[in-house]
Amino acid sequence: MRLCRFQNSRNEVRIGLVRDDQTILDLTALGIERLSALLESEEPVRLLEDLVSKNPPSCRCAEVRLLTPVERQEVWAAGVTYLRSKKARMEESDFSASAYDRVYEADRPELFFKSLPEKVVASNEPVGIRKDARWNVPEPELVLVINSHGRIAGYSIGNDMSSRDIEGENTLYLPQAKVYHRSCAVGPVIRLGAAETEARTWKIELRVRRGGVIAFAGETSVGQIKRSLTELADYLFRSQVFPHGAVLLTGTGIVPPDDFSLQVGDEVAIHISGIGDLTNRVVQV
Ligand code: DO4
Ligand code: MG
Repeated sequence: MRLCRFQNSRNEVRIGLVRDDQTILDLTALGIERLSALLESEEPVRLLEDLVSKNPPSCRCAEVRLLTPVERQEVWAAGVTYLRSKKARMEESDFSASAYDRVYEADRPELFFKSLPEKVVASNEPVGIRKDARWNVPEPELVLVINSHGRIAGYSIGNDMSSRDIEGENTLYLPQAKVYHRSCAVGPVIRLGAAETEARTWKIELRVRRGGVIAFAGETSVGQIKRSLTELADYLFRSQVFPHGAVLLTGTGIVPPDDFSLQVGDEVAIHISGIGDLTNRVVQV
């Protein structure tokens, strides 16, 4: 089951259940005002089945604008969770290479704050590259949507836009390399009802199109993540409270070659097989 937030032709924000490529069931017509009402439920799939049996009105996907499914959650990200990411980070940095090597092997994962919810970019909205960066990449990542009790309630797709020259110059610059205007995209849906074993079979694909031509394509599988998804969620909730739940990007396993950098106008398309497609065009910020 796939949930979304959308804006209808009367500019109202609604909660929907994506029925197929064509249709969305309007759950707000049945009193569901926020996704959190479903994500906080013990049994969201059962609750949704009940709602569907009440025949909510439907709208056509083509007539609505999909918003990011992030409502009031803080957005965090994990780093160096795939071997490919560890290698890339070690190569880009002169004197911090061992930090990446050590965190890949350590019990405690790298977790960093990525975005306020209101700054998250939806699918089909622009993502940014910094004016003061030379080497910019998308990071396509599986997203965990975690409720306030620390339970993984669903999954989405994220882009952890990053400036590799700033990050590589000094690890202490990581917040500037990672947290800036339009640096985080999440959406367009939340996939419910999948166990971790299923999520680990999903394929992640990245395509960057430049002037209609593929400038970079790569793929990996969620199963390549070194850590379990519940382990990442549990670490995030250690000595921490998230009254509105949290959203956690789980790290990238796709790294373009070192001579590749995003350009203004590029289209970044991320596909995760169990979820759908997140697509954004690049602007300078
Ligand atoms: O340590 C730098 C961040 C790494 C990251 O964002 C990733 O592996 O996805
Ligand atoms: Mg990342």
